[in-house]
Amino acid sequence: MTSPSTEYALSLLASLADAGVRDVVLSPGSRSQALALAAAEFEIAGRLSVHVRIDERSGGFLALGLAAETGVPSVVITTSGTAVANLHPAVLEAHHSGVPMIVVSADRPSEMRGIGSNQTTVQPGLFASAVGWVRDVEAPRSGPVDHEAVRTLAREAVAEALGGDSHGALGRSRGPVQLNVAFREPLSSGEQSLPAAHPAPVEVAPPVAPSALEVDVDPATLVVAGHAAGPEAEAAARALGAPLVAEVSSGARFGPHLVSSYRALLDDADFGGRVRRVVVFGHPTLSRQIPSLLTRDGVEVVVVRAAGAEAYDPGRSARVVEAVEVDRASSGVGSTDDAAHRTWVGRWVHTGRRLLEAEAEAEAESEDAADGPGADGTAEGSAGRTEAAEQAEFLRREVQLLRRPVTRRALAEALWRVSWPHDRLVLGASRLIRELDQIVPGKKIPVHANRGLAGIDGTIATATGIALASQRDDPAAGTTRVLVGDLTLLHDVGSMLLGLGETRPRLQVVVGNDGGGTIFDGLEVAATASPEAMTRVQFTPHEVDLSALAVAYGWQYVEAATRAELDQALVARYDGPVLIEVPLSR
Ligand SMILES: Cc1ncc(C[n+]2csc(CCOP(=O)(O)OP(=O)(O)O)c2C)c(N)n1
Ligand SMILES: [Mg+2]
Repeated sequence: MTSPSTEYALSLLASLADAGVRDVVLSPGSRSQALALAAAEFEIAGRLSVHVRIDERSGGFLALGLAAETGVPSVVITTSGTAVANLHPAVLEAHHSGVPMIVVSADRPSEMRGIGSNQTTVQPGLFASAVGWVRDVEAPRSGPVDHEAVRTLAREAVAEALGGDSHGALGRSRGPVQLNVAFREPLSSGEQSLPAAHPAPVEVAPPVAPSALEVDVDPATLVVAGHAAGPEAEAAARALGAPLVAEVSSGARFGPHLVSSYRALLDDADFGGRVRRVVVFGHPTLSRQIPSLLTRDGVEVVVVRAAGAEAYDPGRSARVVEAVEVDRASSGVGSTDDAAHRTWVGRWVHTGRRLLEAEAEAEAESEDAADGPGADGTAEGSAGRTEAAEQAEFLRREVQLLRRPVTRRALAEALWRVSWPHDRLVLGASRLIRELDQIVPGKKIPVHANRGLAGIDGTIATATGIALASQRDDPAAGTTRVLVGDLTLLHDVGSMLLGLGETRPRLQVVVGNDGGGTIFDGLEVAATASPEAMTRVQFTPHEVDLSALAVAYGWQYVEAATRAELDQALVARYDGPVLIEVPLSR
C-alpha cells in the first residue's frame, strides 16, 4: 500500500513534469522524503532531471542557474525548518532578476504547527514579497488522491512562475513561487507507481500586440542596455540612429553602434552632456554614470520593462513601457541615415574606440617600463640591426610578454578572447565584472551574472546550473567559465561539493585571487580611514590554500600565474570541473 504522502508526491511531480518542468533540485530530509523518493523514480523513468545537494543554499542557486539557462521553472524541494530559509538568497535573486523557480517546501500538518514541534516554523510567507504566489497545501489524507486538483495546482504554480495567470496571459514578471506542502505520518512508502505521463507544457505568451511606445528618432538619444537587455536593445539603437551603451552581461554588446569606454564619454560634456533622451533596456548596475545621467534635469527617460520585479527608474520619473517602436516618419530629419544621426553615432563610436586603444597602450607602456630598460626593444634603437637580430628581439619580447604576471585587464581580455557563442560566461559580482565591462569589445557571447541583487553568494552554484543545463540540452555547447574574486569563491565554496552520482559539470571556475575584497580599496573612505581597520573589516584578508580546497572536493586545479599559463589553462581539455587560480596583486 502506498501512503497518502507518497501518492500525493507522485501526483505532484507527474503534474509538474507534464506542465513542462525539467529540473528538480533537492536536499535530504525527513519531512520531504515522499517528494525526494518520488523524484528519484521520475529520474529513472527519464521524466525529470534530479540534482541532489546537501546544502539548500547551494541547491537554491543551482535551481536559479538551471532556470536561467533553460527559461523553464526549476523545482527546488526542501524539508521543513531552517532548510527552507536557506533558499532565501536565491529566491531574492530570482525575484529581482525575473528567473522562474518553484519552491516546494515540506511542512508539518496544521495540528503540529505553533506548539513548538521539532523543526517547525511558519513557512508560508517566509519569503514575504519575494514570491508572487504562495499556496499552503493541507496534508494529504487517506483515500485516493484528487489528481485533477493536483494537476490544476501544479499548472498554476508553473504559470505563475512564468509570470502568467492560469489563462496563460503574461501578466507580471517571471519569478519564484512557493508551494508549501504538509505531510503527516507515514511520511512515505517504498512502493511507487508512477502516474502515466500526459505532457502538456504550460505556455505563457506575451499579449499578441504588446503596448509599444512610438518614439521618433529625435532628440539626441542614447540607448542603454543593462543586464539581460537582450538583442532588442541593439536593434533599437540602430533603428533610432543612437549610440549603444551595453553592459557586459546585457546580451546586446555587439553591433555597429556599440560604444567603448562609455564611462569616460558619459562624463564628458561634449558627449554625455548632449544627451536629451535615454531609452533603457535591461537592468544597468555596473557604473555610477548611468544612474547619474538618468536623474539629470532635461533628460527624458524611457524604460522598457525588463525581467525582474522592479522597473529600473533611479529618477522616479521614467516613462515605463512594454516595448518601443521606432517611428521614423514622424521625425523632422526623416531618417536615421541623415548626416546628423551618422555624425552623432559616429562620434561616440570612434571616440570610444580611440579612448580604449589609448588606455590599452598606456597600460602596455607602463608594463614595459616595469620590465626594465631595453625590454621593449627600443633602447638600443633598431637602426643598423640585421634582420635576424630583429627577429630574435621580437621573439624575446613575445616570450617576455607571455611570462608576465596576469593583470586584471589581461585576465578579462583572455577570458573574452577564448569565449565563443557556444560557450557560457558567468561573471561574479565585484571588480572583475567591471573590468570586463570597461574593456572588452563587442562579441556575441552568452554572459550571465546574478545582477538582480549583485550578491557575491551562490555564484559557483549558479554557474553549475548553467553548465549542467547547457551541456544536457545543447549538443554543441562548449565550456562554461565563471570568473570570480577569491571572496566570492570562498563564500560559495560549499557548492564545489558534488556528491557521488551527481553529473559533473563542464565548468571552469577562474578565480582572480588578490587575498581579499580589493573592491573596497576603491571606496572614498579608504583615503582617510585607518589602513589597518580597512584591511581588517573591509578587505577581510585570508590565506586559504585554494589548491587544497580543489583536492578536498575532487576538482582539478591549475595555477595560472603568467599570461601564457592562463591562455593554456583556459583552452585545455579537462575531465570534469576545474579550478583555475590566477594570482593578482592587491
Ligand atoms: C552576499 C553578499 N555579501 C556581501 C557583499 C558585499 N561585497 C561586494 S564585493 C565584496 C568583496 C568581493 O571580493 P572578491 O570576490 O575577492 O572580489 P575583488 O573585489 O577582490 O575582486 C563584498 C563582500 C555582497 N555583494 N554580497
Ligand atoms: Mg579578491
